[in-house]
Amino acid sequence: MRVLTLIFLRRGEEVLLGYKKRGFGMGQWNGVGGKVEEGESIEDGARRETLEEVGMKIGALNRFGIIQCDYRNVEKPGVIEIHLFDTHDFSGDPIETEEIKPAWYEVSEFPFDHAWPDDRHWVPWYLAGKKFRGYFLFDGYDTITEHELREAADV
Ligand code: 6U4
Repeated sequence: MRVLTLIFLRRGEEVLLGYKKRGFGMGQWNGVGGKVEEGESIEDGARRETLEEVGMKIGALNRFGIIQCDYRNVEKPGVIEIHLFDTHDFSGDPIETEEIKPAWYEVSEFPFDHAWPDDRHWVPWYLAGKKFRGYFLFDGYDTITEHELREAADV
């Protein structure tokens, strides 16, 4: 199964989101992250993508969730597994790159209307400090037809 990462950089009550200018999820706000490459650990993939997408080096990462997104009725159907992390351990400011326009959002103003639809389900669990596993069945990229979310201490 294809493994991806998503990282929330946190600055107090703010979270760094990136407006995706191209590729998968184009036109939406999301944490930074991307595909884990062969021979790379998941955490190293998260660090590499953060550097590539917003030019920031991050230290300790905290994994808070693992979700599977099962995309049906799309050009390339299939399941991706996304490992969700946050970190307070970084310095400096994000830069805009070819792929991402970064911005700090108050967590209470998370732009759910312009983000992946599953975020509405799991971001509140993250903000409540829960660790979880989830499964989301998509019909196309915009509609969730089934989902399951459960607390999981082992993520
Ligand atoms: P390149 O390097 O251009 O092939 P690209 O296909 O543009 O990459 P990718 O795969 O690097 O994008 O990253 C996709 C990002 O979107 C990852 O951080 C995971 C995230 N993502 C994908 N589906 C998501 C979903 N349903 N909910 C969510 N994040 C999702 O919150």
